[in-house]
Amino acid sequence: MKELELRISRAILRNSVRELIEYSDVDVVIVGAGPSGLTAARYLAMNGFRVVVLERRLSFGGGIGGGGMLFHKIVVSSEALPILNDFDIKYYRDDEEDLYMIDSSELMAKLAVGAINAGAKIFHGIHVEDVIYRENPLRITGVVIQWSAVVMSGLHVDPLFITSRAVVDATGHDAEVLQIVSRKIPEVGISLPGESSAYSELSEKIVVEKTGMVIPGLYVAGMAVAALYKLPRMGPIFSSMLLSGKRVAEIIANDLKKK
Ligand code: 48H
Ligand code: FE2
Repeated sequence: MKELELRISRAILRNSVRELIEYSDVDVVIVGAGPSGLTAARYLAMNGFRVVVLERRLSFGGGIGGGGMLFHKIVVSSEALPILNDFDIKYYRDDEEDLYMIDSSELMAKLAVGAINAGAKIFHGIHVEDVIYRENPLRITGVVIQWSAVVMSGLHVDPLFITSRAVVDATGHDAEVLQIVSRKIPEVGISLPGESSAYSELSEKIVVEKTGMVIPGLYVAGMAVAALYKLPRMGPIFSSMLLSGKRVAEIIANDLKKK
């Protein structure tokens, strides 16, 4: 019998590489495991699409964990309650306001569980640093990936690729994928003005309305929508993040089925 150390290493390498190959070509790549990305992942996976979520940190939830100024509660409006029920997330109504309260820890954990149980694959520690594109007609056909640890080290290491039928920018305030596309493929004419100041009620509504396709193959959800269209921010009310994730899933499901 070989040493246990060798058997551990080989088991990890064999199984990880097998899955990385399996997920090197998927229906949908979601960049970012925040509230919008995880919600989109669940609804797409439930519809039978092969979904991979790429998250550069070693955790789930994006901005959820910080709650509102580090207080451990997140609020949503009643519109988001059906999504909370789908994910089996507990909530209760505030004593005074028509707002519903969730523990930030439960929201992070259960959004991830819901996405995974529906069949989405989540890879941590992977940073999306570029996209793949094709011309005539112009279309985004995948992402360029690098280990986050390599990015943080500053080493020059060439990346690998994942191809897909759709890429979702769910990277939050910075809209990182859109920023890359606007800089590197100027002919698509995307400019990123960044979000505007706080106006929660308006923002919660338009972020969801403006969620969708940006250019063929590239979609936007969550706070990145605000960065793209200069929409106001909403603060720690997360209904629009969940609703935007669900909406982008519906739009992609519809677009991919047509082809
Ligand atoms: C891999 C990446 C990359 C990359 C980023 O910030 P998030 O929580 O994003 P949303 O849009 O789902 O939710 C926004 C919400 O958290 C928020 O900040 C709100 C509602 N703010 C309102 C206000 O007024 O401030 O999650 C994005 C995730 C994070 O986990 C990042 O680590 C990850 O994306 N990410 N992953 N490659 N290039 N860039
Ligand atoms: Fe935020």
